[in-house]
Amino acid sequence: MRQKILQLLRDNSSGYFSGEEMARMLGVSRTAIWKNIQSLLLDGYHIESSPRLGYRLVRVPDLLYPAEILKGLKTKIIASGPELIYHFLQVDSTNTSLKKLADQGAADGTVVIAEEQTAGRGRLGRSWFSPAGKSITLSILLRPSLAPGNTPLFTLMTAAAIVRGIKNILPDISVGIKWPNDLMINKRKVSGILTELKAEADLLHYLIIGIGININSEEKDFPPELRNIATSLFLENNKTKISRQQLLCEILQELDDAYRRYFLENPAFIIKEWKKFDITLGRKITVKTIKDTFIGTAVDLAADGSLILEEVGGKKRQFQAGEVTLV
Ligand code: BT5
Repeated sequence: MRQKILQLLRDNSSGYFSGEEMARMLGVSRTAIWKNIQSLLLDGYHIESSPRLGYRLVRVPDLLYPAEILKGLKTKIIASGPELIYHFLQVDSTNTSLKKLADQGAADGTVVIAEEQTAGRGRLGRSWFSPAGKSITLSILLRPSLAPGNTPLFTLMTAAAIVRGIKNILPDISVGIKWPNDLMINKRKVSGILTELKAEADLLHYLIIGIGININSEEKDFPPELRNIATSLFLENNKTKISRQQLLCEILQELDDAYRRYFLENPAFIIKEWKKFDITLGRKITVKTIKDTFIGTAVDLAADGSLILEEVGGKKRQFQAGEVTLV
């Protein structure tokens, strides 16, 4: 009902819509309309009401509500209907919330979006900082019928889709991908991806792809330890605010396109796409793994998305995971 009322108000945003007319069109009482309007007001929608004229939508809140996201989306799997989008003002971690939903049987393409995370997670127990209303923090559930070994490609696919989404809105900003999951602008991190999975030896049950992007954060919003290593699209865009709703739609659309392409084409397209935005290959790097640190030149990616490092002396090593620093 809220959605329908919102749609009527949106279609008629230049003028008032009488409560009586709305009630008649939707086949409910005027009290039901009033109650739904109150709930929209509580959610931050600015709706003017006049006893004689009715209701008028003045402004929608800058929040990532499903109703706002869905109106700009044409996805076929990811977030392709209201039942697949969960929105929270605050959660500990969207990956953790989505894992609970996945274990209860949530469908392929379900997403969890949060305005704020209190315990956002990075890889290997590291944390991800995401202040209220200034970033995009979301997790996407995918259930491809694949063996678990194919999953690293999904992180690369997501990284390329995020860059494409950003480029659609901010074509002049140059975003590079540092293998495997860091999106960088001017040597600072603007976005990270955390891919988690549930699998048996040969069978993937599901994948959860968590995405964090700094959108409208100012320098002072970052904690001191991140100020020299993190950036936001706002800071890189001459301090001009970016619509989180619009960017989220672009990214979901790009990712949905890539996910469907994965099943139609040879997955090699993912590496090709990723290489267009890569800033790692050809560079001298260090790769830190849980056990050791290796130094050399990043020479290529293997078909499964692993990074190939050539050490001084020519010895090649392949890494499925690791922390890369550009030297
Ligand atoms: C990542 O880990 O980059 C993955 C981040 C994924 C976050 C998303 S948000 C939605 C979903 N739900 C979650 O709980 N997580 C995902 P890693 O490569 O380990 O990088 C973590 C490191 O990045 C930290 O140790 C900090 O140094 C740095 N960092 C933390 N917050 C940052 C931020 N907002 N911007 C830039 N760098 C940050």
